[in-house]
Amino acid sequence: MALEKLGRALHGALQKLTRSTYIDKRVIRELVRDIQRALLQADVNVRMVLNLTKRIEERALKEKFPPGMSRKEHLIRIVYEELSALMGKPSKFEVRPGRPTVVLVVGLQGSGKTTSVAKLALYFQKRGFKTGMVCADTYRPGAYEQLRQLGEQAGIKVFGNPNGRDAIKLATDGVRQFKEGKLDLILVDTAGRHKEEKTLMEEMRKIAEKVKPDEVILVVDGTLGQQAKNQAEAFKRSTDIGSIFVTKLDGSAKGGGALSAVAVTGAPIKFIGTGEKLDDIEPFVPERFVARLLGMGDIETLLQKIKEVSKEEPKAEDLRAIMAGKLTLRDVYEQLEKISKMGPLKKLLQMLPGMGMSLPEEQMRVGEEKLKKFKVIMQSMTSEELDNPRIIKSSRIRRIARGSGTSERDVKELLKQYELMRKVIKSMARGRFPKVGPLGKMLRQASKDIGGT
Ligand SMILES: Nc1nc2c(ncn2[C@@H]2O[C@H](COP(=O)(O)OP(=O)(O)OP(=O)(O)O)[C@@H](O)[C@H]2O)c(=O)[nH]1
Ligand SMILES: [Mg+2]
Repeated sequence: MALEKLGRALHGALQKLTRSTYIDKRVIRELVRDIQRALLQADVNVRMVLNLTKRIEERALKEKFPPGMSRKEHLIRIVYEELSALMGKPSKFEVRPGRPTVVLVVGLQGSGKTTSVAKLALYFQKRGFKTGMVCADTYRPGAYEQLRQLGEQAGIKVFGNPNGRDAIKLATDGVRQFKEGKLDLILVDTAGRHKEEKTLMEEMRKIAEKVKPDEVILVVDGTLGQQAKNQAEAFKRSTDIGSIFVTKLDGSAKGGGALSAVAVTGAPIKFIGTGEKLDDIEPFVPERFVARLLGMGDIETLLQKIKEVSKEEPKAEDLRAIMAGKLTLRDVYEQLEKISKMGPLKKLLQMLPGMGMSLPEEQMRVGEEKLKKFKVIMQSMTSEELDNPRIIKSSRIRRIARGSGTSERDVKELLKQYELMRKVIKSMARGRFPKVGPLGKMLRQASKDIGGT
């Protein structure tokens, strides 16, 4: 997850608040101090931290809290709102249908341009847009090869010439060819030879003049912390169609500093990179991001991921099935299969409210081989056993193992998976659900169905 350390610290501060019985000046002070410490450790600029915490304190002491909300809830809401504001305003990246959208991707050496180009391409391809990538990097050895391989991996068209010398010509030719091919989104990857912002901006302007992009994306390395501000500022000055992609927010202790430093320049952050793999990309929505950081969960993003996997609208039943698993062994098998397809389970479940980070992910992930074995084992069970695995005791285990040509250990393992899934689902059901809207309703119903809260 992005900014894991900052998230833990902020979450801890809020938990301390939740535990205190009475909210007075002293409790507010302490909360503010905890938040300050967490943000400073994440390399957020000192002045920004002081301003933010001053506002939190002022609002907490002055504002009347609305009816129906406790003083504690109101305080949490203030923290959430102020932190969201620190991360900037939401803004969307749009691919207009009916005409090609051309995007020029720039950034300093090693910031993650090429990787991010491929991530973006895959992200939009998955959403039904025809996408192509143009290699206009004539500087880095093997630049074309790198992009070609990423394209192959993701099933994205790539334009380039390993022997090309003229970046501007490559960019123009690539964009022209892809426009003729009626692609929806054309991403141009550029060289990162520049040591400083000035030369970078100059080259960007030259290519932009020819290619006439709809948007220029500056890729900024999130490990820079608050130093990211200089790049974002120079960029904001030189183009008014610019947005920012902050990379490497996984594991970087300074990510919070980078995000807030970019946000303060007014340049919109539209995407973030949270890992080296191509699907480690997220559209950046400050409020959602902060909600997740604080451990408040992010149901919308979760649903979106589920949608991506199933390639169709998640239905109430689907969600319920995923949450409830209707716990027969048949369904557990189906869930295990789904989970294995869904990719990193941890990432998904962190988006659920109340799940936190204590998930036995490793134990829940099941390899292909094991899945096959489970299937064979299940074929040796009676339908009564499949419906209610809890009746399977040792003599039955022996019989099933013999009948399926597996070992008793294998059978026990399958039963253990069943119990594990039961437990996880129970704890999901205890999570805090959004109180309003169709989602809240859906989740509350799902939890009732399986006898949760
Ligand atoms: N952990 C992590 N690594 C990333 C992320 N994005 C990119 N990287 C890594 O950063 C390194 C540089 O990535 P590239 O995409 O080649 O960077 P670039 O800006 O194209 O580099 P040049 O073309 O040489 O300027 C690679 O090892 C990537 O795997 C991210 O979000 N998280
Ligand atoms: Mg590159």
